[in-house]
Amino acid sequence: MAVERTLSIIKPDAVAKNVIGEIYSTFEKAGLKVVAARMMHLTTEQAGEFYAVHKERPFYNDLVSFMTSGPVMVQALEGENAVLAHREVMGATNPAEAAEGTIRKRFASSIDENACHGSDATDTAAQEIAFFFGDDGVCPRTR
Ligand code: RTP
Ligand code: MG
Repeated sequence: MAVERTLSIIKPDAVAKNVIGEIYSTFEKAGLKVVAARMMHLTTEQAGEFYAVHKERPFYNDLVSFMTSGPVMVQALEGENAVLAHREVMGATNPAEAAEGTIRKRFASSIDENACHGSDATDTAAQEIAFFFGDDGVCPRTR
């Protein structure tokens, strides 16, 4: 197994529910280490650029609007198979289909307001980490 990094966003609905700590605890129990973190309120331009891959999808405008509706907590996570491990603890995109104990099952209310984002592959993870933290904003953990 390879040590990877992935980009995680705790979305405005979960920040508003005040469950950042519970979600961080979930990451820790899954062996995922925080190597960069930043709380911010995304502009429409930032959210639109981050989700540009979905630009033609019918939910794009609502997604950008939701992601700018309040502050988000953005972090880079590091661990064995981090991309997949993180997606497993997030659960399915639609919380109605998410497994028991996953972040989306516990904290999300709908497919539109689904508590968290996670990169879907190592190449997009690298792009997304650079988007928020630049080339030198990550603090490697060696132990
Ligand atoms: P994310 O990118 O946020 O980690 O979520 P994901 O990979 O599970 O889902 P993705 O297909 O990348 O979609 C990005 C976000 O768009 C919203 N969405 N709404 N109404 C819909 O059919 C629909 N489909 C997707 C969700 O908030 C999803 O997380
Ligand atoms: Mg996605």
